[in-house]
Amino acid sequence: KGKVKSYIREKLNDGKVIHFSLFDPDKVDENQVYYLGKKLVEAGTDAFLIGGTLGVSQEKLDKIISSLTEFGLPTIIFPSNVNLISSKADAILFMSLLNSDDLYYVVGAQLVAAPIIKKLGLEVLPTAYIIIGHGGTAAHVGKARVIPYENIELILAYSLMARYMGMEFIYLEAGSGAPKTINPLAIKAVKSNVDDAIIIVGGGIRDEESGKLLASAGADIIVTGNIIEQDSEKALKIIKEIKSMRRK
Ligand code: 1GP
Repeated sequence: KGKVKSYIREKLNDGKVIHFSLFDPDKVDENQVYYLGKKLVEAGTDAFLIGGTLGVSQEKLDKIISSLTEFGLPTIIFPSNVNLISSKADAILFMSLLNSDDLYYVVGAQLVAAPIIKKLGLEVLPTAYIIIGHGGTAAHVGKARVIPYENIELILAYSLMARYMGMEFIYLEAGSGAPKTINPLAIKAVKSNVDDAIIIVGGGIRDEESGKLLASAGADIIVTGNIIEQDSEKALKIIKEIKSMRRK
């Protein structure tokens, strides 16, 4: 605990692109977690993200995090609400859904969560969460006013706002299982105009070509979720591709 941010920064400073493997505790088969985790680690994934929007019980959350802890890589909570907090994790993406129409998802849940996180001693990674395009279940539940896929001006404005407010991580989310990933041109714009932000990109990444495209556009961290359970061999290929790249 307390070392996740520096772990990430060191890798980025070394010119590496980072890969996060996302597990949804409600969707993953408990008996598969260790086996999948092992393969992902061997392929070179850098950390585990644990989260999901619907159906996550505290018990399952704790269990999944505990089985992933064995690999010695950071375990980071990707929370959809205050029920996704666990002392078993190393860190939490402390996210504000900036384009939500409901203040609860911008500052409300965060207010309730902050004292709990403090008590548990979780490391906090201050993250702007921006939902673009399809948006998936997260957009619906989070009452996001989704930004159109091609509206780079808006994506950039949100990203600049986030950085000026002091957020360090900018998560450009296309939605879990989205038919289309984030627009590489939007990533390029954020990369070249927002200083010192760590850009996380996720949603709909199903092959190594799109992983490569997003990383070359300037994504610092690539997240894959669904594909790990749908086609783990494909997920391993994405990881290997990303890990063979150098950041510009
Ligand atoms: C969802 O960005 C993540 O929150 C990952 O999406 O499941 O489509 O990989 P996928």
